[in-house]
Amino acid sequence: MKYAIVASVSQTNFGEIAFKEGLESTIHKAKEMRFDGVELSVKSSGTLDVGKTKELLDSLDLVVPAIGSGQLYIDEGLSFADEDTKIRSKAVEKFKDLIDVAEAFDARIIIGFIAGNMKNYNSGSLDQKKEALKRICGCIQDSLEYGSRSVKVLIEPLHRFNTNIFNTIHDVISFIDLNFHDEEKARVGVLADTWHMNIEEASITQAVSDNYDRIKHVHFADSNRRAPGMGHFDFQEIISVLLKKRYEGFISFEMLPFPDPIRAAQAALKYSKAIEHRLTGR
Ligand code: LER
Ligand code: MN
Repeated sequence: MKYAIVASVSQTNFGEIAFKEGLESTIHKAKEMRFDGVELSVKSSGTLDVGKTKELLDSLDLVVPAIGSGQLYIDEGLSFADEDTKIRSKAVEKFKDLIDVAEAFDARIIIGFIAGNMKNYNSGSLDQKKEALKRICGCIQDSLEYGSRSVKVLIEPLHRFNTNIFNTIHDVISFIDLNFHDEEKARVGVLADTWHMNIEEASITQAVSDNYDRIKHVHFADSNRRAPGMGHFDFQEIISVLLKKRYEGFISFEMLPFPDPIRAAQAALKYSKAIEHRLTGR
């Protein structure tokens, strides 16, 4: 399995990122800790030197599996579901800037928080949901048309306390299948995050094995969003099904920096690799 640590390239209110300061030193630490990659959470291309960062990562043989866009929602209140056209346009404009970053790193780009929420949602209103999904779809199609055909997006279901739109892997897959034609579909995958799945999925094994060919990226955090092993989520269950399905993507640790970023990252990697070793003998 390939493992990455999530790092923010600049200060953010997004709390569940272990590394938020000093990108260069974070990259060196990731290498020392024997990670295979670093997932970057980015607000704008202006917050990092893309060329220099890529050079450093290449020299250390580290991959950027994905670019996170959640800060556009958390820090700037932008989203694809917003009823206000101006906010949606701003969200797409800033997302396109992140697509440039993703292309430079040959990374996928995540649509998690940026999908947004339905405000004043009358729970169960299908019309309201249909309208919101239409707005999100428009923003994603606009983004897919931008840049080269190589950029791929990942839609991430979040639990109900974060969003009232996509909560399960099934929600995301139905949305993709209903709204995108084949060529677009090949560029839209699913991101499975254990912290969200722990609340929303009826069965982790079922959710992953039913949809393994659509899951292109995985986030790991325990039930309390600390490092795997610090809560009560069953990581053996998910690692076992990922191995069985020959998952080839990355697992990124997106978790609280508890007790501190380094110890969280070390504990996460050690715990996950130990399970893998137990299951495979490797
Ligand atoms: C937020 O809880 C999360 O999991 C992020 O990956 C969303 O962008
Ligand atoms: Mn996540």
